Amino acid sequence: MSRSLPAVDPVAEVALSGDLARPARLSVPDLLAWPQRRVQVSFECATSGIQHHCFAGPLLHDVLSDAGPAFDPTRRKDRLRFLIAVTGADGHHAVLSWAEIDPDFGRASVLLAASVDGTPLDGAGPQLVLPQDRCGARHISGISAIRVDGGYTAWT
Ligand SMILES: Nc1nc2c(c(=O)[nH]1)N[C@H]1C(S)=C(S)[C@@H](COP(=O)(O)O)O[C@H]1N2
Ligand SMILES: [Mo]
Repeated sequence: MSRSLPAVDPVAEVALSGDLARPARLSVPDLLAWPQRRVQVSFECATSGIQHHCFAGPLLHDVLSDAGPAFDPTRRKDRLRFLIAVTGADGHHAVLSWAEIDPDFGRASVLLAASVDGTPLDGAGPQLVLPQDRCGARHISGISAIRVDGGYTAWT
């Protein structure tokens, strides 16, 4: 007779990597350590139409700032070359610029959601939330990695 082990809920983790002084692996419960925002979001999906969700979680900017991005915070121009690449466990990915979420530039209130419609995302992993996006495609769910990159070389 085979014995089954007790069920263990998987805990998803996001790897923060790249040009950071403090790379980290964060679970969804870890995200509750930052001030929480709550937003009602509507977006259109090309295949399933208009969606409405309530997301809660910290600002992506707060979380990434604490990981120590490798720019001089006193020199605003230094941040402008930094990219933020966000990857879902299924391979869906998108790139933001640091300036897009920086309070001195685009000031977009982008969230790293820890819950959707009141349901914690502990098992699936956090979801990127861009309240200003009309299209839903950048609302990446099940985020597994976020890479901050200011050191890429010129492509030409
Ligand atoms: N990881 C992951 N996130 C994703 C996608 C995906 O394929 N993979 N599709 C995006 C698209 S196209 C849309 S419209 C929204 C849909 O979100 P919903 O399923 O909550 O309505 O999720 C986005 N996030
Ligand atoms: Mo979509």
